[in-house]
Amino acid sequence: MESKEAQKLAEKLRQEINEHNYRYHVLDDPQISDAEFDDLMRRLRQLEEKFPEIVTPDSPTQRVGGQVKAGFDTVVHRVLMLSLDNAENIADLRDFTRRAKNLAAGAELEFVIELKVDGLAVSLQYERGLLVRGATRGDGNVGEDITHNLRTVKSIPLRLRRPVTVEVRGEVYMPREAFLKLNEERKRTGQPLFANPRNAAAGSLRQLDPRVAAERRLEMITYALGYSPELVFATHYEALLALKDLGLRINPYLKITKSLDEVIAYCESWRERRYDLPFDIDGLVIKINSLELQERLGTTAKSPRWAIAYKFPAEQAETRVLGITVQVGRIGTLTPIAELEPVRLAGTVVKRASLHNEDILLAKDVRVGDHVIVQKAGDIIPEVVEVVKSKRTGNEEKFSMPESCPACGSTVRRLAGEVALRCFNPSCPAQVLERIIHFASRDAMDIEGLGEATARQLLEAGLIRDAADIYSLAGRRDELLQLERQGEKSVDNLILAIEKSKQQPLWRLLYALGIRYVGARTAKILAGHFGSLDRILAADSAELEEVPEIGPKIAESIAEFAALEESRDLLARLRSAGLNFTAAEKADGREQLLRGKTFVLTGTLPNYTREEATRLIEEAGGKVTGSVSKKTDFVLAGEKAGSKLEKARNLGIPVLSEADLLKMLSAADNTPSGGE
Ligand code: 3B8
Repeated sequence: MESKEAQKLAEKLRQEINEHNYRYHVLDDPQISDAEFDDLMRRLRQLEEKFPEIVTPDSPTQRVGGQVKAGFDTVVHRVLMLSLDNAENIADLRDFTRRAKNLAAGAELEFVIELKVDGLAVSLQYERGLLVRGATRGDGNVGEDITHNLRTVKSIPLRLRRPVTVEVRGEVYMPREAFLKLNEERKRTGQPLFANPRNAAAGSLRQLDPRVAAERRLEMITYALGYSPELVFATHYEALLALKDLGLRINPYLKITKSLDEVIAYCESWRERRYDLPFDIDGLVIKINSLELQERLGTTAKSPRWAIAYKFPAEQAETRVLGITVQVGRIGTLTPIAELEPVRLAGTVVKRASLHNEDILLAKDVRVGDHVIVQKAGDIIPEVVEVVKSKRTGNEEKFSMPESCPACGSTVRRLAGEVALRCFNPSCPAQVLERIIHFASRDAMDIEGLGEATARQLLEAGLIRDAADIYSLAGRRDELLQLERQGEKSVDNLILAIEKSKQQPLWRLLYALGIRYVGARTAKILAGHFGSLDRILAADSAELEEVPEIGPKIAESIAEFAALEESRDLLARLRSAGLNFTAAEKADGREQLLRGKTFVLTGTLPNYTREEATRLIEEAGGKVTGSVSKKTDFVLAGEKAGSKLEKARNLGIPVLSEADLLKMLSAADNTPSGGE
């Protein structure tokens, strides 16, 4: 294929991808499966790899730019980015409408009500349809340029559906589920947790390296036009529909009404329903629909007079701190926990709340016996907001973090640049327990029946000392039966689940090892890239950092793990237990990642023979044929590939390397994929 032709094909693919993206993110009505979508992306990526000259900055493959920023530039907003005034209650709401009515000189008011998404306000500038700049609100006059991060947000189009020049405003947020997953992952990889989805979104957009934001699931809802002389409308509602038509996602729950009673009823109807939404809202926004009237009402120094936020108070409760305990995590991180007098909060009873770390504990000055206000951050994880100092009697006891590990007694230290104290004894029983729980957990080796309680039992009974010992339990059935609460059935089920876990794919094993910073996603990338655990652990930092998304922190952590005597011993025993040390084995035949796909092999592959590669493809449900035709889905090409490769290129059939194939086989494994 020639460059010209490739360019045409690429443009066609991009349009197709953009259209599906629009259907997925804006219309919420996808027409193709995620796999089909991924396939379109893959074809475009491959085409662009072969013809780098045809890549355009707005191509859907170009969301993550190559460069890490040195700092943030400033952006001056052409129209001030104001924030909303708050209505605390219904009386405030009535005041707002009364004032508007007076200024409207008798005209009938119409209101648009939107959910108030709890995220970060951003501005997007499009020039002739292309996204050229994205910025934070900042002080309303000057914000920070975060274009590199906003480009990674899949619901932000890089190209609008029409070539208009327009600035739009909206809220970037992290869906609650993505936040919980992210925190779970951070906990497992020993990184500090985010207090709520809003902080997680803010932290993601504050990064200099766009690869961080690209890994986080962020979304945007557009709620207003900014500087946009080309677009003129009569009402806010029409403006929103036009934005939607341009390819921007708008608020999914809009209500238009002229009745104040309906405004109030609608707002109140969300007070409880809000917990059913997939994202956090902190209230609703009521706006005057007529843009002419908006203009007449104008603004105060800080806020428009034509809109108001009706805020729900964060659900908080007061209770007492009965004690402060310290938890030791998998990599030895010490976390102070407030043990609370049980209290009802947002639908559940709260007994404990995280105090996060020593710095936060000291800043909040929480003492045993204190009355405290607790709140569910993102309405999910309880945290101590503040101490009710007025209720102090003087009998409260200050707490200081221990100098030695509460589980093993070894001295704890704070590493330079880290907030957390850590226990560095690798055989600390608390760490060993957490490591085993992690190893067996659902996202890792997924050993059903081996949760916290059983892990504790096994350790205490001396039946296991580390994760590898799990695989010798089959030979100790009698001893297992001696344990409390373990009958024939549960013991046999456990042994079966352990046996089954031996077939887990490489990435799960890698993740299960609990290497710091190696989360599930990183494990999938590494497994797909290197194909075997030995190769991953033998790789030097340069080789590791060559892999997309792998940085020096991860590389260093892997090297540290690989160098430990304990690690080598553990791995040797896991290997002889028969676990999957290569990405080649497809664990549980259920996953037919290449079902219905036809491959043609050509040339010599770096690591696999033709027979081995064929087996890999066939085990994943694919078919290998001898000659390239229009029906061929992929050509797998190695060194000295000949005419088949040329034919594939002529027909526009994607050409894969061995590494690409391994990536398809293991990185796709369980990777959640939404539309782009
Ligand atoms: C004017 C209108 C600020 C906002 C606005 O979901 C203004 O409209 C604003 F000066 O901050 N978080 C929304 C949301 C936020 C704002 C808004 N509409 N739906 C939100």
